[in-house]
Amino acid sequence: MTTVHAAAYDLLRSNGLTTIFGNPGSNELPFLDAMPADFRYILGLHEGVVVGMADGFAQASGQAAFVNLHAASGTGNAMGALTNAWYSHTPLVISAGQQVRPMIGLEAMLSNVDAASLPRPLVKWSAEPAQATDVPRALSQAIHTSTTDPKGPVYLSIPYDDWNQESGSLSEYLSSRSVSRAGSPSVEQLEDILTALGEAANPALVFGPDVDAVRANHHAVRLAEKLAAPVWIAPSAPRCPFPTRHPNFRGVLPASIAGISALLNGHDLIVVIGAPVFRYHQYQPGSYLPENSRLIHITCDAGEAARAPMGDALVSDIGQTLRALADMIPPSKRPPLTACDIPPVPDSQDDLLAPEAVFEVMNEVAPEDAIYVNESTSTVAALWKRVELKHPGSYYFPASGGLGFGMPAAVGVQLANDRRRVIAVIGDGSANYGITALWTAAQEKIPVVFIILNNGTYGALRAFAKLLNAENAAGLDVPGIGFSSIAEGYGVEAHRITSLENFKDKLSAALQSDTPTLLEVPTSTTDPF
Ligand code: TZD
Ligand code: CA
Repeated sequence: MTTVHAAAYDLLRSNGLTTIFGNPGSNELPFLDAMPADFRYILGLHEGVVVGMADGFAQASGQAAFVNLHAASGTGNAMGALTNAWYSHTPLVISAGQQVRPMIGLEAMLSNVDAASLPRPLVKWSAEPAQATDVPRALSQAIHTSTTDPKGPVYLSIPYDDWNQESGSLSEYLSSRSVSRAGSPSVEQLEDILTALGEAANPALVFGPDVDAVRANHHAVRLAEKLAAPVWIAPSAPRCPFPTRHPNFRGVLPASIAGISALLNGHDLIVVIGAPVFRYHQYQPGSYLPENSRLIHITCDAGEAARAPMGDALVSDIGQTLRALADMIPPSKRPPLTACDIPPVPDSQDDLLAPEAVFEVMNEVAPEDAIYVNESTSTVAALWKRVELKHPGSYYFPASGGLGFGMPAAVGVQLANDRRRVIAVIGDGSANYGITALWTAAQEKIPVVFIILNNGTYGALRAFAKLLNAENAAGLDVPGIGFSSIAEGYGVEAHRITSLENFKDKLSAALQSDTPTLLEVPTSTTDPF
């Protein structure tokens, strides 16, 4: 007989899901018992960290990641992390252990009451199979739902008395199934866009995270070069779809309605590819588009297309569409563009280093293919200006702005990349939401370099407080946290940085190490806007 347990592991294996990110409880033990030897279990100490690690791993590998959480409480702890996975279209197959079927209705300890409703609306699909024999099929449905465009998290609650049941004949075909999706635009749809691009006097291109997710960055470069058009990155950028030292690169769009139309003023055509239109943040009302401008939106997500307030949208495969546009667009007669200047570095004061100066050193010392995971909120613009992001998969940031992604995601991204080094740039405020990722990095010898920019405050909130006339708001400073001591407590080598030279030395050494290092850098505050 084949058990549900054996059928589930077969299915996970045949779909390449042999890494399990989890934090266990009693409901999960029968699943985790007798885990086959070709599987590995990555233990996270808090469920927000478990999902953050899986999110980084899935994004960096381009494959789905499997997560195992404990009932409702574990799921609840993971919800904040799910906001990021949802908006970054990360394929996460999340399972949660449920009480035994005879005791769910009694609401025994650790029953997940109305389990399928709990993670909504942050999953594409969620379910608790009606009977044990349906568990393998439901798991297969979860995997294929998660990995079909638009990709995203899914959730399956599994009663723990199901694992030793017979799987039944339903599971026979599952391991060999495949589900694929076609998404190329029609000849007419492509013609419309090519005509608009060809007729525009001054087109602008805006690329978003899904270009990087499908590794279509080189098609984005070809399209920009043939068009001789400036390129912006869509606002609130969670990934980097375009090389930041390319002559056509103009920067990341501001995350406000008025800010975007002001910056794109004069462009008669704006083509946005692989991003929502737009993920705004600060409310600065104004016109949604510059005068006399048309917007064309190409997205893999029908929800993004439908909710955009302006423009004509095409829902299609980002890689196929970009490739076709880059192949078919005739070269423009406009002159080639030249790269933007990088502003001078502000002076560091006393023993507080300017983040801009820290980034300059980082950019100089790090390998050219280093991967940056960024969760330092007031210094985002400074990092984009000073750090060269050249290759696909070089940058990750929480897609919904939910903090607690950075440290865990860095661990997951490094786990998915043997050859490239991961540098996590984390604010002292943000670090606290995902700090236990240090323990997993130490135990698994995952050699992330964590750089904590310690300015003693929620810097971005201080800037927002000015914008919102709320400068006396409570709870904005976080003094008195010693990150090097905390890191050592979790088993991670740590140094408190005293000067730029000292930072350069310690960073160089950390990049040679095959275990993780944390560098705590006392920094001055930065204006994010
Ligand atoms: N809690 C969660 C889970 N996500 C959030 N985004 C916030 C709170 C609110 N928040 C921001 O949006 S930015 C920020 C907070 C607390 C400050 C982060 O401080 P930091 O970085 O030290 O990491 P800066 O550079 O000092 O802003
Ligand atoms: Ca801070």
